[in-house]
Amino acid sequence: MRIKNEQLSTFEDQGYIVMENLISLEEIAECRDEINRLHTLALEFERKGDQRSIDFQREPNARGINCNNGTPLLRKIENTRIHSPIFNRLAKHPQLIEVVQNLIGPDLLLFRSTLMLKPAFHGSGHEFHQDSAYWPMDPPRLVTVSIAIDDANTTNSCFKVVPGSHKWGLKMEESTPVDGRLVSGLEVRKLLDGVDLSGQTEVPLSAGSILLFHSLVMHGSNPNTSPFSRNTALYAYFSPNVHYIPKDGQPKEKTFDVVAGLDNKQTLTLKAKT
Ligand SMILES: O=C(O)CCC(=O)C(=O)O
Repeated sequence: MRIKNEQLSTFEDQGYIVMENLISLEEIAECRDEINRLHTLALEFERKGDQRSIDFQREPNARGINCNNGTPLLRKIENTRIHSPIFNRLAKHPQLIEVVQNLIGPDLLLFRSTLMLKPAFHGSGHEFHQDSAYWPMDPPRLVTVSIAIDDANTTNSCFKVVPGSHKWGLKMEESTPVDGRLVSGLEVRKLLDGVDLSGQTEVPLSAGSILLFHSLVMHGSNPNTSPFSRNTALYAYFSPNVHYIPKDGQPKEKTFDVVAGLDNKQTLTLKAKT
């Protein structure tokens, strides 16, 4: 789906846009079933002590609590492109890809494929942050797509963004994830000392609609204490003119899936710029 010129200018000006009903409700229903299957997989990995369970993060607000069917209550699942054919396919959804290409060009690599889960009653919040503070990519110009799997609104703590904050540059000191995860809420708050978040606004989305945002946009969300879950499929894309700059201790090269262009290659290995 080609985006309109005014949407393009809104993205440039505000750092985010919403596109309504891009993913069909049939596809969303399939995603919901797949999320249930992934919870069962998480339980299986935990029981077997499988290394892959590192990608399945339990909800820290609900220690010791499981879903009704005994599977773990999860906060997020990383690398869904590996764990799930459905979410791997969704990363390459033709209409979604066309929109992202309109924003950052024809050649697209996949930086991240994640499910952010905000379970009913227990979903934890996310302090305001800029994704680029955690990502070893330069220039900090990636686009994240957040696909609403459930209706997201004030009640179940939808995304909040600070419009125009991508123009501020990197406001948070660059942060290294602790054990591959974001640093604690308290530390993030410290990193944001003096940053004016007063322009923040909520971004409600109906299931199947998407939010696209620049990796420098300040964003976050409140905890979900409502009886309604708020699950989101997140994908971050970049163009090959963004370089891989590993932080201390990270590997010197990294392979990314190609999702569009680049002569139909499957993957591309980026070496650290020396
Ligand atoms: O899903 C959310 O509420 C926020 C997710 C987020 O901030 C992130 O993944 O960077």
